Amino acid sequence: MNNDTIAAIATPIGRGGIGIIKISGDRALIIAESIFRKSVSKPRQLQTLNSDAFHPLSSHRLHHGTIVDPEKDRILDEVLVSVMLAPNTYTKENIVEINTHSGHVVLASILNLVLKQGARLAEPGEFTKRAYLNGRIDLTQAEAVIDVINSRTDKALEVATSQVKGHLKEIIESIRDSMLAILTEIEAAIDFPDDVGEIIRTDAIMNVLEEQIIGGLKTLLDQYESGHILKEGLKIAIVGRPNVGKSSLLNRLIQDDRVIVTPIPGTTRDLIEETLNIRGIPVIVADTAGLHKTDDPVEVIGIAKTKEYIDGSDLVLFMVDASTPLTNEDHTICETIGKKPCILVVNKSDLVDKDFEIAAPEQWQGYPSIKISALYGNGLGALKDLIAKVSIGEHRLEVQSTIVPNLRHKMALDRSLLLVQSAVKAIQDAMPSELIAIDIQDAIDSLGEIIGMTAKEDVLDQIFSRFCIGK
Ligand SMILES: Nc1nc2c(ncn2[C@@H]2O[C@H](COP(=O)(O)OP(=O)(O)OP(=O)(O)O)[C@@H](O)[C@H]2O)c(=O)[nH]1
Ligand SMILES: [Mg+2]
Repeated sequence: MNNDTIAAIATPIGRGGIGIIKISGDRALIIAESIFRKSVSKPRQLQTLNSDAFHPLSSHRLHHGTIVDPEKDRILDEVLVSVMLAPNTYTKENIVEINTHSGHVVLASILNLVLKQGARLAEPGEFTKRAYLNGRIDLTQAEAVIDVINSRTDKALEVATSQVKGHLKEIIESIRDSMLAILTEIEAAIDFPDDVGEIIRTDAIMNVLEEQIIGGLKTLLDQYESGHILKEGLKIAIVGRPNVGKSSLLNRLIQDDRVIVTPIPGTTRDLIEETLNIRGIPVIVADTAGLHKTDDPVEVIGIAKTKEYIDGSDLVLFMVDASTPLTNEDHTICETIGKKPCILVVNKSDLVDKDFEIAAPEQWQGYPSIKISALYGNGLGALKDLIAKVSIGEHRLEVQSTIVPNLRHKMALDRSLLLVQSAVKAIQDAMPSELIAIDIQDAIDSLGEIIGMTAKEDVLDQIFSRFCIGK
């Protein structure tokens, strides 16, 4: 574990009222003392021996003064410095925060001064990583910090705050404790077979495995299914052949002229992503290059990007043009979409009769479909309802739980569930206790990965690299 002292600018770079430089580590206070000149209290207060002015920088207090370059004896800014001595701090280390004015030069100059006094520039997420490594928070709580920062809806924030408080961790720990108790019992049966018989209390063990453990894991997995979109956003790709009106729809959805719309096929050549909120769901919607056969090298790249985007999306809006017959290109696009959840969007309905039906082939019949006019905005509300319905079902706005595992947790939960199910089968088949114990131990380790007890360095790197510098 590093015990050097780290520093970074914790606020967004740019002009603003206040910028904060954060320092954490053994030397934080010494560094601060070497560049901070504390304001002297007024004479009346100076007379009191208890006056703050006679004390060094006391902990969990704000101190007013100036930052001075000690070499040049030059004042850089008037600041407020907060000192928080270990262990009651974010990282469990000594922390000093310097509140300066926020301008690029002033922040950079003070940070440079701090680095000159012996601090090292912090890596992204390193303050939070230290909070985790020093045992103040577990890995789910560390991940939730970035979720709080990235929250795009009220509900996402509620979920993130609940996880910061440790609610997900507590559930994982309680399931893990039940597994540990069972493992102890099974190991006792292995170590003292004469005393406890082959497998003791099989019924009781099965009961805990099925009710508490499998039941608990499945509930968490359900909560992932219904809630992860609120957390990560629903990725939607608008896909179709050139000129069907994809860009017009994106502009309509975001109520802006974001994307160029022309009657010329092949107008959009790159992928354009926008974020919005549809019926309370955070959505990332992409307008894509029209899919068709072409030799134009720019379009070819755009089309390749579209195909890749379809793969990574949660929902495809497959758009066709009501005013022209379907073409082979439409059928090929449908094949490209494959088994992705998909809504058939029949655009330009303003150009056809009200009760016009598209001559869709049989294999499209399973798609929920909707008629709209991206040009005039008809059917937009119904399309939004349909998006919400298809993506999170009828309960779309009733995600009650504030406990929502993320994809990393889900994968570990899946593994753990499979292992426990395998242990249950082994017990039913009266397999040797040693084999059952191995499954349970592996299931325990999988849960340990979620809270960070058994997480590997590359997993940690992946998690903390998503943070910004200074958090
Ligand atoms: N009548 C009518 N015209 C529309 C509608 N939606 C789009 N258009 C027109 O169709 C043309 C193509 O629209 P775009 O939104 O650029 O189509 P696109 O699918 O993005 O096209 P590419 O970027 O070339 O793939 C433009 O002239 C639009 O004004 C609609 O609902 N009704
Ligand atoms: Mg376009």
